[in-house]
Amino acid sequence: MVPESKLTPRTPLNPPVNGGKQDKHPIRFSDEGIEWAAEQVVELLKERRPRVLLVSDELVALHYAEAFVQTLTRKGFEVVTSTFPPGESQKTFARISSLLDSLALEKFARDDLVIGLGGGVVTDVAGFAAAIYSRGMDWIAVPTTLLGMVDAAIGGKTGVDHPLEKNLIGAFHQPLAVFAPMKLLDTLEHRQWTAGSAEVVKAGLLAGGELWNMIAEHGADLGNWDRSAAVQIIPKSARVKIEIVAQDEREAGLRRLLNFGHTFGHALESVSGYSTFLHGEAVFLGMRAAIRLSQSLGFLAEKVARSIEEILSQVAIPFAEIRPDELLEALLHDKKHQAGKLNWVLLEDIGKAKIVTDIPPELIRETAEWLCDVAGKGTVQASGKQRIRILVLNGPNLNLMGTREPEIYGQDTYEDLVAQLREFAESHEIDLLIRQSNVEGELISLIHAARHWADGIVINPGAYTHTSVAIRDAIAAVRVPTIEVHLSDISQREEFRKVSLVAPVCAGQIVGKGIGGYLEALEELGIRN
Ligand code: CA2
Repeated sequence: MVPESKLTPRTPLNPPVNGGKQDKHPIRFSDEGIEWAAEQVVELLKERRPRVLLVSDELVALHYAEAFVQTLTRKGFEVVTSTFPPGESQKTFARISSLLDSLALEKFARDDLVIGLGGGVVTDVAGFAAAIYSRGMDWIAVPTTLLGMVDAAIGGKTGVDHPLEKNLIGAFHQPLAVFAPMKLLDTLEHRQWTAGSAEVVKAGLLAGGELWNMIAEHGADLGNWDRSAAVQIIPKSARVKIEIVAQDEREAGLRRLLNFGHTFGHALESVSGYSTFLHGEAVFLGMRAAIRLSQSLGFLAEKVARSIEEILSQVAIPFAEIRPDELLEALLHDKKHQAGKLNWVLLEDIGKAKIVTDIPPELIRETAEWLCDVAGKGTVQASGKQRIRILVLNGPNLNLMGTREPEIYGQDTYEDLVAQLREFAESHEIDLLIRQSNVEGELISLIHAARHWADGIVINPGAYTHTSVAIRDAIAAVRVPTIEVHLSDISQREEFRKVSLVAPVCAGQIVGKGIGGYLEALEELGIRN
């Protein structure tokens, strides 16, 4: 029998745990941004200047890598960056193999450093490459998502998926440090907040006390919280995991409690082919099932079970049509089977969990039926994401707009354009990456990277419109719907401006409407998606 949890969350933002062991492996949170995380790395390493392999996904890298690397290089670090497309599909041995190639080709040594900058996929992969290169090198996690900050980056589980099973290959390899810059969460999509909240709620139910009280007061979806309250609860939630891991790093006992809600949760993810539910959404449903089981078995008082269900059932979950038989079948394939028995983490009270192995099959079936019924009433669009992502790209000289030739290009400055794009995107729930470059190759690389993440591109290639076969080829190659925009009406100007080499590979062209043309293009791409 696994010991019951006796965890009390503490109050300060970065409190010591595990008798100060965390000073050697600090896990720090701040409401600051990416530069803060880089400064923490510098401070941690003191006079040491190991070479750094920065591992990230292309989307995270586009937003944060430049500022992160700049801060490190200014302090004398040499940084090699390795990025890959975003998404779970990258958690493969092939990806590890290519990271190991980078480390070997760049002649990294055991006393150099890997930094994983990103969500769970990035930190899992970066940590695993660090675990096995040269028999193990140091690594640091800089989580950029809520799930990463409260769960994935903490605890030292690193690894990749096997075609037969998720997370089947890996190693326990504790990061030298975890630095969580919570300012980055300002741009996190609501659905990602919801999903990440599942691990916070799980910690709240395991630990009880102030952590659970905050959830009971503000609701189970941190996406709906006041940001300052969310910033307070994130480190508290992470501490619960840190304390459990400190006592049972290799999941021999106590750490198994962290699987609360994951038994049915994994089964739901698996039957829906990992496409309907985000992990956290499935865990929310799994926790509701575990609460129901706990009550049915007489462990948890009905009143307490009802109060928890009331809070958890407020969280929006995707609609899914699942048959109970399929769900039960998926449960049987759970890798957490021990000696042929499933380990169920159940609650005796808020803050008091235990592992149970023998549950009558009829009760599991009845719970599976209830869960399928609940999933059948889900409300969230189940496409895996709700907001569309668009790259807005401006070519040479457009950074100077508004400073001359107002009769042709208008009075608006580049900063006005960015502000109006952001305002429009916010009100239309669009995620934007806005970039301007005077360099043809940079524009091409941004178009290439967009193929892994963008639902559309709005491009004003500037004068390259009339000359660049390379930009035209890049647009054609990536097959991301692209709309060409020009501030001026190029059809009414000099002969050389009347020709657009990119027009034939774009889905549309908007000219002569100033900034309004960009907004129209966003609207058009929104409708197409
Ligand atoms: O009308 C457009 O948006 C253009 O793409 C703008 C390009 C031009 O080369 C194209 O033919 C048409 C860049 C114009 C230069 O941008 C400035 C505008 C005002 C002040 C300074 C630079």
